[in-house]
Amino acid sequence: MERKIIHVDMDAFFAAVEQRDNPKLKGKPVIVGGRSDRGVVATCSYEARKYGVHSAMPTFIAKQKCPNGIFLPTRHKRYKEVSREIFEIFYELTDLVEPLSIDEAYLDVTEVKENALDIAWHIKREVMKRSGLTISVGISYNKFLAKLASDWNKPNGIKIITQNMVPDILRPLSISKVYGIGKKSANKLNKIGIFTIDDLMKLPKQYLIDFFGKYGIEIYDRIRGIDTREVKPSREIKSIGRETTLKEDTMDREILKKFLLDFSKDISGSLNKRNLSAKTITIKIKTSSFETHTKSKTILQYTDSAEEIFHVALDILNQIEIGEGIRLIGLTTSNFSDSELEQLTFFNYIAFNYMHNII
Ligand code: TTP
Ligand code: MG
Repeated sequence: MERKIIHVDMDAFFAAVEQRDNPKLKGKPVIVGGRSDRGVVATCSYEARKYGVHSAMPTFIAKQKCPNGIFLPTRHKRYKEVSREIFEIFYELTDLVEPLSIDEAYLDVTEVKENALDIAWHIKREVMKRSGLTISVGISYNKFLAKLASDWNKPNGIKIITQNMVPDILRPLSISKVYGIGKKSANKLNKIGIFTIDDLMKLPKQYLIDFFGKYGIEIYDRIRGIDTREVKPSREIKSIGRETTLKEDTMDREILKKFLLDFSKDISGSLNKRNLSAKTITIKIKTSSFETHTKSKTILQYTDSAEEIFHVALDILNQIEIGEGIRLIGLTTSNFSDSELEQLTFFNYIAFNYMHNII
């Protein structure tokens, strides 16, 4: 199945936070970083970029380029705080969030029901609502293209790159847009007449391998829209669940059962995909009067089977008294074991016994 990958990157992050915290700075060339003459620019607002100022530029040069710039020291604690607020929005959508830096992340939203563009707009709206800042969002079917897309209309950009656009959309781009091609390699390639991805596509695979070493294959694939790298969540997944608000409140257990069955199948798929099994199963209901109740059961053996999850969920449902209409029902699994780890332990066990001639 085609993946839905999103890359998000805040615009002029440190400078944007400064402008938001002090509205007098809005629309002005704000330059954040070391202010001594030996300091360097961390980042600057897009107004300052017009003067040629950029990240990592020595501050004294930035002062020459933009004499009326407003130079501010960094406030890391504050940026971290805002970053957390923003990442919370991503985690509300999916656990598959791979942070790349304080203001940048990949999200794998393949399993999120809404289409990727709607999710991207949702992210932009929520980031603006909660932090007053703009974010650029790129959507595609792999990491390389999603990152390229988030950079497409920066600042405040949104861009989708679909499979049928590739490779034509890539051809005119500069080779410096290709992840893995640094300034030095780009210069060398320029010298032999390679400036665009289109030029690069004319080089045979072996040539790229000779030129870049083992990354040559990756570069060869990337510019053809191939990138199988997965989004690697850095936060441990604590639970996997599904819930839904019903179209109409109901007291009919058969309807609730049907939802639990669907949820069980979905959850089992997610557990399988991530090589997880769960021991605790929880049902959540919200009643017509907006009261929320949860009830859990912990089983003896870890499971990732839809039937078993459904079976336990039914057991829990049967113990819940339904005195008024239900408006929301949810099913969550938690208390995970890593099946991969278990397999490894099992393998080690066999290896151990084998070495000792026990089996
Ligand atoms: P970036 O996302 O690279 O830059 P940005 O958010 O300021 O601007 P944009 O994404 O719109 O191009 O980096 C995020 C923050 O990391 C940036 O606001 C400041 C900090 N940073 C440094 O301190 N030094 C650097 O050299 C870079 C590149 C970033
Ligand atoms: Mg950024």
